Amino acid sequence: MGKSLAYKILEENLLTGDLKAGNEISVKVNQTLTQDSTGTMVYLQLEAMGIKDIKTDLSVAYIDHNTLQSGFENADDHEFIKSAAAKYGIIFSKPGNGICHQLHLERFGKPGGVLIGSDSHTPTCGGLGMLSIGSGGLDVAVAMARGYYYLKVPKVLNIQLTGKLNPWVSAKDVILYILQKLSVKGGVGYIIEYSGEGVKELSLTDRATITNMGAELGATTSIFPSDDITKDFLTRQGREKDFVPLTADDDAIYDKEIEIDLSDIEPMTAMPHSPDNVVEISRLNKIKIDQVAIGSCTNSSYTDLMKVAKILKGKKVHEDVSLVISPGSSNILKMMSENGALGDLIASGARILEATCGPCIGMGQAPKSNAISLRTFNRNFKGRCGTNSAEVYLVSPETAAVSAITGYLTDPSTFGNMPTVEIPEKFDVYDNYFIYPKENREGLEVIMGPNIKPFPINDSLTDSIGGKVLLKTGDNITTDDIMPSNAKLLPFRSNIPKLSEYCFGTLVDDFHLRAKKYGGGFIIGGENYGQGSSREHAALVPLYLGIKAVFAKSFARIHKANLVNSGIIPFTFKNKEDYELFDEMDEIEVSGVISSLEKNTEIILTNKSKNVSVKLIFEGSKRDVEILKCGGYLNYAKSNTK
Ligand code: MIC
Ligand code: SF4
Repeated sequence: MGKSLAYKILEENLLTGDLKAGNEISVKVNQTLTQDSTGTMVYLQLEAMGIKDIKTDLSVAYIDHNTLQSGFENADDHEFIKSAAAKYGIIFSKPGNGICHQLHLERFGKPGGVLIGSDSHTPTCGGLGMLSIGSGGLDVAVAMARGYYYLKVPKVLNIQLTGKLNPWVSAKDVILYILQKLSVKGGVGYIIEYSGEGVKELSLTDRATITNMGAELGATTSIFPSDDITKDFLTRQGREKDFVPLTADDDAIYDKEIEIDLSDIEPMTAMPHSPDNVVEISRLNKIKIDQVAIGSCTNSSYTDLMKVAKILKGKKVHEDVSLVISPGSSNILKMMSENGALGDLIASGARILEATCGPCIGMGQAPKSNAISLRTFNRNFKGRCGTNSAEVYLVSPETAAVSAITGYLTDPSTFGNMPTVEIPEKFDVYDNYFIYPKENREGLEVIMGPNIKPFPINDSLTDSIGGKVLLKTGDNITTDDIMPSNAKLLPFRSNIPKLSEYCFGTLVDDFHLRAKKYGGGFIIGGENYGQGSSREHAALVPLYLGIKAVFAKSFARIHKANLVNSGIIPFTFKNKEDYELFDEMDEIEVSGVISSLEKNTEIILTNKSKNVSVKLIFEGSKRDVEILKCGGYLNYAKSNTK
């Protein structure tokens, strides 16, 4: 029976467990990456583990998110991460070097390896055939300290690509088209594996755009085969030696298969406020725009930005539009400054930003009130851009550049001939933004500025948990809702008490007060609770506020793992309709929690205010139960090395 590429890589790196969908396994981790907004927690947790050396082949700490430095806080965090990297033997990437995923693709990712990153878009490296999974920071700390990662084996969804892309249609349109078909929940529980003749139509960075936004489908990861296109990319990056050819077996068995003809796809956009709210641009009426933002880990490659520069060359950005461009890496920015493309962008009236996440995470460039903003990014959740009343449309770089000129959302295929971009023979590879670990690391200690506060640790689980429902949410609540991030809040990623004042800030403004008044409590959630980012702050802040469990119709993968790691129980309703039986401020109770979890028997949630009881399910492993009993992973790790 033939194997999928994903299962081949899992098998190659399997440490414990039986490689069958639904089972828990552990795999050897070859590489890890962290970024700064999740990284401070990772390195605090690594410190708490008391290790001397990391166990991975290579780990990199990138600074790319919190780079505005409007006060000392972000700079303190950078210094802390830099000192931790030096102490543990981790490569440090200075701010300005670029976005973690773009840089990792260019410099370190290897076909066939396993990469775990504390960012939900880690699957970007799936574009070069690496099994790359986003996770909470604690799982990355464990991967560095112990060299392994536990996961529930996902099913594999095969997307067969056929046909050729139409002019002006690119990888972003492909993934938006897939989001339109599958929705933000469509990939949950799956690894998405691409195959078919159409794969050859996509450049390496096109593939990375598609695997990057597999995160928006809720998939564990996405992966492309490693072929001549992969070899060519690695060779141009000076890394030919990292190439190995990899594909699925011809008779590979998949859990689900979909065929997509690339020639069916036209320029697409995801309308406000969800990446799966996708339509063909040609079907929309004329929408006047105020801002265009080009960049992010989805669309900031050399090819993407060169296309933008070619479209804008000799043209003028519309007088009502602010065009901002944030390159994916310093190398790209340098090459574009040398080949004249940067000059073309500036001459058109574009605003050039640092090579960082920037506006994608609301780090500056918040648009004006009620603005329409077109972005080549991956998420358009309400408020994420920093302006609550703004409406964000996700588009390809081609659509963004053409629309910046016309002043309204424009189908680029109406714009004449499409520009072609030659990839340079050799990418300009230089190391001046990287700090490599020293041979002798004896005596090095971490440096903690005043902004870095200890993270909360839970108590061990009690057999009966009870209290008030502090909040009831709808479906698809994002971690941006649970723990919003923007230029004002990101400086407090290492200060949980301060962050807690903004918990659920997009939904209500008094969640922290409710939690304080009632001494903690519970949350009732809908489907896909916790979708979006990997930020474990969306679990650590509720933990700090005394949340003991979340009862939801279903959970997003990374957030669910973060809840378990924090000792907060993610329960699902056995019957989804039971969600209706709960309201805010109801008094609820679950008794006999420990024995029910241990014996995997029926768990009953009682709504004392309404005098009803409903059945719950805990969809976790035995190990998860042990972690919850200890009150979270760090407590568990003290007594366990498994
Ligand atoms: C995001 O795009 O939401 C982020 C910011 O990169 C997050 C990580 C974070 O919250 O720090 C992610 O995607 O995991
Ligand atoms: Fe950075 Fe945006 Fe990518 Fe998150 S999605 S890593 S904020 S560029």
